[in-house]
Amino acid sequence: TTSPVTVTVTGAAGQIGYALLFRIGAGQLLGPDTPVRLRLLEIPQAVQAAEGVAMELDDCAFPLLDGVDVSDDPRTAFDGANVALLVGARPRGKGMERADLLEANGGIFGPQGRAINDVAADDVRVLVVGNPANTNALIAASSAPDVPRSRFTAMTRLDHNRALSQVARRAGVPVAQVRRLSIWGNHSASQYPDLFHAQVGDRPGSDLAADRGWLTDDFIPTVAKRGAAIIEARGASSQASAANAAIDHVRDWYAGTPEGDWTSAGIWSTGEYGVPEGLISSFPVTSDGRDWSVVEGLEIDPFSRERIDASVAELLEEREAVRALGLV
Ligand code: NAX
Repeated sequence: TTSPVTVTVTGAAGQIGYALLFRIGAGQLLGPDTPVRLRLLEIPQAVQAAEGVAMELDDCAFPLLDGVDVSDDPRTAFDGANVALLVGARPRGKGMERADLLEANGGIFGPQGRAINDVAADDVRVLVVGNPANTNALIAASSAPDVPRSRFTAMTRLDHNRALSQVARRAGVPVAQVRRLSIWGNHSASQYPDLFHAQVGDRPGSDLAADRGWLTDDFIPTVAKRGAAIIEARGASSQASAANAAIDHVRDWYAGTPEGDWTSAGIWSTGEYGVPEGLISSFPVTSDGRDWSVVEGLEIDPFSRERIDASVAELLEEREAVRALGLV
């Protein structure tokens, strides 16, 4: 295509925004043939900072960047959006109860979902990065009744990429030789990184998983708690790697996943693998360039079943909590 694609990024003055926007401007989201128009959404107090980021984007003179607008109004920022990256969210403050956190995020993702419903392009595709990502995506999807549910996704690609890297290191193979890993459930410490269907170099992932001590005491918790380990080491949360994962997610959604491989994304469940319908849960998925599909026919043994069920139970609890608040 030669007509520009409109990409809206919320939380544009934040840390992930800063790691993300320049890569989008450089053409890494939609490829070297697709010009991009960026629309940045921030809260009023951060609009000035977002304008500074827009100045720097100008100063890159990216040939593919067709323009940058900054707004604090969702109805302006999502106008004509083909891609919506919902990065800005309310972080959990000290002593904040979960219900307060969910309510504060409902106040963000409800109005943003309504704005997407009303003013985004007909083909809008949404990725929620801001935490709690799955439930924020559920709130946004529920607030956008005219947009197909399947267009709302939550990011578990960072978890997926973290798992790829851990497995490659363990097996002593290049990361490109690890395929068909799966992240199931919630983007939280309860997530389940599944090795049983993977291919690792010339070995099946189940070979590695046979070392149950490593699997349960090392691999699974290392992936699930990686975000905390990054905070501990850097004194700041994952930013460049989160931005990279967002780019991977959208790029694969548009370009399609490679033959013989799959990735992981939080998508609207229609009941696959016993995950209740209407949760946004992570699954092994492929994209045909338009829609995500859950990979079918995987055998789930009791070890995996128990862990998938535990993470899905957490998603159900979150849904109950936002239902009680009238947010979905
Ligand atoms: P920052 O606090 O640096 O930036 C967030 C930005 O969002 C701020 O500039 C803030 O003003 C803005 N914002 C808040 N409410 C907004 C609203 N209603 N509309 C528009 N903008 C709004 O956080 P950052 O490090 O960039 O992280 C952003 C989010 O990503 C957090 O919720 C974080 O928890 C989440 N993450 C999700 C990950 C995932 O894998 N799904 C991994 C990385 C990251 O932890």
